[in-house]
Amino acid sequence: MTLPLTLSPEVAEARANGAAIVALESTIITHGMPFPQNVETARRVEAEVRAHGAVPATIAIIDRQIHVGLTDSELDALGRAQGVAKLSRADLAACLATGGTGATTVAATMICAHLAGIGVFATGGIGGVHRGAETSFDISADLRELAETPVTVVAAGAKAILDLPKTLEVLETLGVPVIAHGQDDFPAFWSRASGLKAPLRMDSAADIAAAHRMRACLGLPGGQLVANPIPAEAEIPRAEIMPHIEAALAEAEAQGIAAKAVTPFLLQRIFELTEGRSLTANIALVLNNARLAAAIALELAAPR
Ligand code: PSU
Ligand code: MN
Repeated sequence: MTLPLTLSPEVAEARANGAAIVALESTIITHGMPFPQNVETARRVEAEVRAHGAVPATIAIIDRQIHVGLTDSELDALGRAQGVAKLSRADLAACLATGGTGATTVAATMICAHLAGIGVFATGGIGGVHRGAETSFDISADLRELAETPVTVVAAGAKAILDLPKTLEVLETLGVPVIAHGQDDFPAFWSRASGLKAPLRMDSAADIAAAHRMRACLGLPGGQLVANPIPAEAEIPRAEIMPHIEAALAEAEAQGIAAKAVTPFLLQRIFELTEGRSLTANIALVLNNARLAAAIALELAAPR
């Protein structure tokens, strides 16, 4: 069997030349943001990666192929499509085998990026341990993926809809380095601070790239989580966003929202409750993560 991997011409060329590449996910497009802001943001994120000297590789499953690098029309079609599957480690192979269209979550994007030889990936926020996980067992497959697949993931921390202390505990148990960028606090997606100290702190892309290389040198499986705080001018302070998060969580519970539907439901409700401010913040933090990921990719691509 041959690997069902299709690289865009731009990504194929970058790979052949050993140039810097940044992987990007597609669930944020199909399930994380409304149309048309989803497509606009995806394009802006790609442009931001290019402006900082790296090649963007947005990943999605189309027609039995893992596409690494999408054309503009593929991106547009994905952003408009209804009922696209949200793929994680558990359902990636089934989607490829049966010919569906699928968007890749953080976990699935890490798997595909690694298959394409890409070591860095930028997103908004990773999935984590949901509140009430002690009864629901809802712990994102993103966490285990970070323990298994050697890709450095740049995110704005974990969404404050999650149980952040439990998320950090599980990451520690799994042996995943959690590196706050430029501050001590673990960032909480829409807010710069969570009140929780991150286990590690690094202030430069060079250090993050060096740590990535050292893990490979030691033969340690798994990647790194780089928690990059949202820019100050775009943040929604914790005290302001928390009541909206609590309201959205209560609605999800009352309506019996479960499994894969939880994160998209909460994001949509918080968007409505903040009158769009959460989306503006989300876009700013993804662009910020794209810039840092490009800098890390350049460090990883530099000759040594
Ligand atoms: N970050 C965002 N928006 C999103 C997601 C992350 O800013 O929509 C997606 C990612 O694809 C992540 C997924 O992997 O949510 C987590 O879903 P779950 O909690 O069901 O594992
Ligand atoms: Mn879940």
